[in-house]
Amino acid sequence: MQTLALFDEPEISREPKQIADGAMLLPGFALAVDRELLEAVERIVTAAPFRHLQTPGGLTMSVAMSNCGHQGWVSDRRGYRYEACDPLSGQPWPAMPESFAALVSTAATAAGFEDFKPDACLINRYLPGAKMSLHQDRDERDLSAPIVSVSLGLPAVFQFGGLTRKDAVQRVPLMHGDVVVWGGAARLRFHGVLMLKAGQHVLLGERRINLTFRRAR
Ligand code: MD3
Ligand code: FE
Repeated sequence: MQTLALFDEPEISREPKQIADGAMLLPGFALAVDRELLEAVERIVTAAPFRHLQTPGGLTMSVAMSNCGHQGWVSDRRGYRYEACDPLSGQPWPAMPESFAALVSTAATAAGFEDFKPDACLINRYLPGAKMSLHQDRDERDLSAPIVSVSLGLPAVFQFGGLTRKDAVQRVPLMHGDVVVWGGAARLRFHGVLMLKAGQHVLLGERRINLTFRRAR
């Protein structure tokens, strides 16, 4: 049976896969709630629209961003930091939906991190051509907390490097519904996203959305 044989392909397995020490890929972990997540994203970005932030060096990021939760990640000429209010509206960021918190807590537990309670959710929107250069996530107070990322829409190639910028990078394809938990020894590794290729996703069209959950404070 051709269809049954497909389930034996390691490429599409739903088994958790260790990418590196402290980095666990949970393939398709968010698939069952994908529409619910996307409806919540729509509500959030109606209140706090996607915007292209400036880097401290004065460049405009190709990825458009918004946030929900008690803290939102922002960047401008003054630097990278977390803010409780959206600089565009002066209002607190939209609350983190219960569906986000529940999914992320379950994923973190599945990867061995109990009691992960994120206070920040960065929402990244990639259109074809957008990319994220190699960087570390180090603006958070407690680096012992993991980071959980949820990929939705068009597939992307994730770059996973080492603890210095010059270390070799591993390329990991991330598909719609994939969840990755990054913690422990992986927490400060350099990472990035290669330029998004054009394509059409059934739910999101020509877009990729990534939700990045962090404990900022
Ligand atoms: C690996 N976003 O917003 S999150 C970011 O697809 C960011 O938009 C990516 O990197 C995106 O900062 C993917 C994946 C991620 C986050 C933190 C990490 C991977 C990580 C920390 C250490 C190692
Ligand atoms: Fe990052």
